[in-house]
Amino acid sequence: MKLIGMLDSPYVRRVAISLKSLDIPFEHASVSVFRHFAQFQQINPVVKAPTLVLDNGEVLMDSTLIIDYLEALSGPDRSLMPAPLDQRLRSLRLIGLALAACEKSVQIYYERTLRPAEKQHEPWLERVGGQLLAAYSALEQELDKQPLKMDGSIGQDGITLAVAWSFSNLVVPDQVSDAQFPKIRAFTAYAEQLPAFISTPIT
Ligand SMILES: N[C@@H](CCC(=O)N[C@@H](CS)C(=O)NCC(=O)O)C(=O)O
Repeated sequence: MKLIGMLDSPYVRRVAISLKSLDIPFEHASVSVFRHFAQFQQINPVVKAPTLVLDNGEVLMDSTLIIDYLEALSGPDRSLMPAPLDQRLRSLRLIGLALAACEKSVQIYYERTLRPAEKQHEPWLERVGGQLLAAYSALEQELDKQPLKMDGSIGQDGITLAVAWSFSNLVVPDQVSDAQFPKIRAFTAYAEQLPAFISTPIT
């Protein structure tokens, strides 16, 4: 199978790290939705990163749906999600918050970089910035309540949280402060030194 997309996309990166964590062999093609639009279109006319091209030619998109497929492919023994309902609920909550943080970071980044300065809409940027802060504040509270394990393993909640924080620091560093979110920062530092993260660099 072939993963299409740049690793500076948090969605592509979480899929690549999940593939490695599940020991699923794959090829990776760093095709950009912006710089290589026409080439991307040939693979997936919708031009969404990540795109996963299966060996039989089927094309999947959306990181969560791709990961759902990868989980089913691996079987329950290799899952990155906990099976017990209460733990699964918490993981889903963390993943939802981290994905919202990715989305809000992308929205701010696109507004700042894709629109001419005179067309930027400050109320929209303020709204999205507030949502980003709310997502990371809730994540920090969750880690305060119950830390994620830092024992050499990582689940989908940890992967998505660390990928989100590294991404926000890359594209909207002015919106996120280490001092305000020490537990998220510490967990991300732990995750970023795991082999699956080191071999999947954000830039
Ligand atoms: N919910 C999607 C979001 C994917 C997404 O928005 N990817 C961005 C790259 S970071 C993209 O494809 N942007 C191009 C576009 O939407 O036109 C997922 O989880 O995969």
